[in-house]
Amino acid sequence: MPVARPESQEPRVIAHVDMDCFYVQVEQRRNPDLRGVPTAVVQYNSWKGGGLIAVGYEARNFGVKRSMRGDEAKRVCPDIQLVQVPVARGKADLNLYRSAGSEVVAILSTKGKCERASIDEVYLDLTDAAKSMLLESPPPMLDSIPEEALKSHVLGLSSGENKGEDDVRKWLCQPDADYQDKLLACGTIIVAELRVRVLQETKFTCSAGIAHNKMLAKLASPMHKPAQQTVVPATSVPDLLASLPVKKMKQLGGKLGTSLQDDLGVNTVGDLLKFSEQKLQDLYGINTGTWLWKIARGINGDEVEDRLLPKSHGCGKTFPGPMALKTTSSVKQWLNQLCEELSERIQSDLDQNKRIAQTLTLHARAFKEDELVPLKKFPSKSCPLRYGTSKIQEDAMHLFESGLSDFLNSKNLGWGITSLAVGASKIVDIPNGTTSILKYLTEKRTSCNSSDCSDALPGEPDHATSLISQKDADTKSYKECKVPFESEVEENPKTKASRESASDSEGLFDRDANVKGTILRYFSGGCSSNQRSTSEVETNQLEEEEEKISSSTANITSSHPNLNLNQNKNALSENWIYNIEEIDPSVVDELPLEIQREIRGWIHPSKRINTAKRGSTIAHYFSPARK
Ligand code: TTP
Ligand code: CA
Ligand code: CA
Repeated sequence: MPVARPESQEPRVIAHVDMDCFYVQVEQRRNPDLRGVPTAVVQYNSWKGGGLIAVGYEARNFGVKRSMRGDEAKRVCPDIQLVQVPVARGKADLNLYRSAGSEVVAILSTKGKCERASIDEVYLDLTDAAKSMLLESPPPMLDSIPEEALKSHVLGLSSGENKGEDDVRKWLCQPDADYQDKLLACGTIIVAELRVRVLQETKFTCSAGIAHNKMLAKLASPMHKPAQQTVVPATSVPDLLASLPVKKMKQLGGKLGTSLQDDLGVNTVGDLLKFSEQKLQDLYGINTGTWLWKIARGINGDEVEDRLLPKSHGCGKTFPGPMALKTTSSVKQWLNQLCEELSERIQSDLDQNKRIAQTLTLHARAFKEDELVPLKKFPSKSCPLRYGTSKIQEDAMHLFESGLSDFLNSKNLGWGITSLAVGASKIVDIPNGTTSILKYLTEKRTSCNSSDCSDALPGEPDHATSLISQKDADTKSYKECKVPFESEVEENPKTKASRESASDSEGLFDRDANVKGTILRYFSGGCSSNQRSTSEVETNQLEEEEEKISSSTANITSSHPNLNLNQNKNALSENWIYNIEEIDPSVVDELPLEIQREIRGWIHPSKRINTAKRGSTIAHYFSPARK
């Protein structure tokens, strides 16, 4: 559920930088013969030429799209070069792309707080750098404005579209501009310089959005791709939002956006301006109502997190059609491979970054032999993560068996697995003062054998010292120690409004509580080892619950065991909670497509507004497609 964060009083300068056709650029750098040639990167799976996961701009000009498979792309563009992602352990190995992304992050992070938002994008808070520039060398005092900055697209300039370098120069140097525009002008120059450095040092081009908050910067970065930047002055925000379809806005891609369209006739974000904050709160609850009211005005207080490393690690593989896994031993064989990779990655994260992952999660897609259309989804399962490849393999297998048993309702039916993925999340820094990593991990292992999850709260920085005792660990069984796995499913707004008012649950929808309102509903009280754990959340189960909730308007909190919010507040704080916000988009990209789809459904990513446009200095780097 979206929650409005308090916005800062001072104007900020935020940039969102996204690499252009990233995997393709990485492959073009590896093999310069591919430069200027229509190119796409295909997934490791030879069926119909493999699924396209990245499409170069030259290939896009021929109509090649990411949704195509290699064979179709060849039909549309016979000269296309299809490069297969590197393979290790029988599956895609994305390390090459990950480290290429890190090269870029290393450059971008030199100018301000930097949040690595996915494998190929970052947010930058350039406020301090812009302030310094304004004090020391404001644009009008510069000998020359960098050419790349002059190529910027400044929204709202003249007739709404960039009229040329002279207009941009005037905008960058206007002496009577207000303070926030002056800061933004400095940010524009800083980002242009950073992008030039990225190109010089890595040979990669990127596009950027520069605005006063994250939401606007993210909206702007894809507006002029590839290799260009778009600036959003505060005065241009109303026009930008007036024409922005609600579904393009982050967090409005799902049911909330559909409700705005269907129930309120709101088609663009600007249409929301018709509604008062009170009205939106009445309809969608206090938090969502306020959030909607604010985004209609382009207000967004989300801070750029200081985070250069991913929030989680994940790897998976699909087994389509006849390749479906139908025996426990074949699942075990593949799970072992996936766990081996995961283990290597968390181990290197530990070695290099002194970070530990706390939660192991297993996702799968499955079918039953007697069902043509699967009626039930395989439940995602999680447990505390124990370091060591064999332990991870053992735990993942337990999670699988537990999920399979639920999936089959403990019946003895034939089954098949079409997709498997394992993830390591809730990654935290090793607390300062820990005497040795080895000691820490020894204690950590102890905790992972335990079913008492109460000492390992997500977001609690110093939990190492509060790990539970070996005695507890020995007396409780593994399976009781499941970690709640949550899914963010947006709630019927009417129901939500009545539930929120009925339960007076406002305080619970606070980020600090690390609990999301929509998620909260799926927890029953307490994670006591003696109770049935609510750790497994199954999407179709959620849908059923959703329906139950929708059909019941009266006395909602007491009619549903998972809705007794106030009672559960304390119990919840004692649970391990899998926070959907811990899912890193870069990790989602690494999972099999069908699992990606499911997870994307939970996190509702924003979609791109606009695509290709050529004509800037860096853009010339993309030479015309060779035929
Ligand atoms: P994107 O930034 O979505 O796309 P892109 O960089 O290829 O192209 P654009 O210029 O439009 O930004 O994704 C970054 C990389 O992540 C992409 O190159 C390949 C990978 N990826 C996947 O593997 N699967 C996916 O479903 C998506 C969306 C991306
Ligand atoms: Ca990109
Ligand atoms: Ca991206």
